[in-house]
Amino acid sequence: MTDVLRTTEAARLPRPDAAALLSAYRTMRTVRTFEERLHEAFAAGEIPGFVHLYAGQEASAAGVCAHLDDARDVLASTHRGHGHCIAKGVDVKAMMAEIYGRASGVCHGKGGSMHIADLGRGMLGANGIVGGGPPLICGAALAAKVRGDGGVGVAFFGDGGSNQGTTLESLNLASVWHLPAVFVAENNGYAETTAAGWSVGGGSIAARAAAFGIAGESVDGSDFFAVYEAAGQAVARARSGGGPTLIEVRLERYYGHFEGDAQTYRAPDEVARARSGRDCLTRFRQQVTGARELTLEQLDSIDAEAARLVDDAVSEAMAAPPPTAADLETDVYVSYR
Ligand SMILES: Cc1ncc(C[n+]2csc(CCOP(=O)(O)OP(=O)(O)O)c2C)c(N)n1
Ligand SMILES: [Mg+2]
Repeated sequence: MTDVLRTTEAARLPRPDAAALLSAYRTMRTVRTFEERLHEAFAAGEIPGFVHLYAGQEASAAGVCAHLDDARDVLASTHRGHGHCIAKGVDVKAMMAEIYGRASGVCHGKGGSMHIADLGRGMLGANGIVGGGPPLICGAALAAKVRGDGGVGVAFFGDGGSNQGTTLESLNLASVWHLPAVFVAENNGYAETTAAGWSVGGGSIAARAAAFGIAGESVDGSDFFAVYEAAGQAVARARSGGGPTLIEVRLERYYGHFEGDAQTYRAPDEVARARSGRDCLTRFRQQVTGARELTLEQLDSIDAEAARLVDDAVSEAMAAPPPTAADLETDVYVSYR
């Protein structure tokens, strides 16, 4: 697939400075380390509930969220949401505790992996409903438009989610309301076991943008800089009243649909080939050291920092108590008074 749908002639973004590059790498490495640890913890029987891992897709969350603010920008995630949450700044230890079902979790241990939300960070929530995020983002983007504060709503969804009626209706609504919204379709090639090559009518998610009269682009999700550029243009367009954008990010998931998936529908060497040839972290390291923007020592020290953070997050989560029966009826209703 080619990047044929760039609809603007906007000037390219400046290259991120060293601090921004370090921050992007820290996000991606933290997500990878977090996910690899969860893979082990789930196999060891430590995690209640379902877990869908984001490993392999890190450049998408990091490249998009690099352009977002805490205060005015909101994000709606998916069932595969850990990467989006970390990239949007949700506390990593509170996330781990949530996934372990502990009272110290970001949702007091009552949401788990698929319902992590942190409104203070503009994270409207991971979401067990495929295609559940785009309608939420129409509401959030409309609110930002009415407030006039330049805020942007971002919805992540998968190739499967791109075929949901809710997503298509949201693209239409965002177009006719000219909303400051960015729709990010993470095309990892599968919806559970169904290949995107079969299920995406027309073959291109990004091409659907043209039908709604909005900007659309398809980018290589193994390249942080490709995502960063497309997302930066989309967020700038949204902030300046230019309306919504649909970005398709082509990427790979390294683990099963859910933890425990035998993945019999994938070629035996499919993931190994993706890991060795198209890994976004490996590629980022090569790009920034090749351009002499960061050193290997700087990158390695972030690897160590992420490992320590995830180690501490797991030991603190395991030591924390679960919610009690008395917590059952708290956090159920919100009072707006
Ligand atoms: C409305 C709805 N239909 C079906 C499901 C079951 N389901 C959970 S994940 C999934 C596949 C989603 O695929 P995709 O959108 O490509 O996301 P990915 O898992 O690849 O990240 C399905 C069908 C659901 N959770 N919600
Ligand atoms: Mg998918």
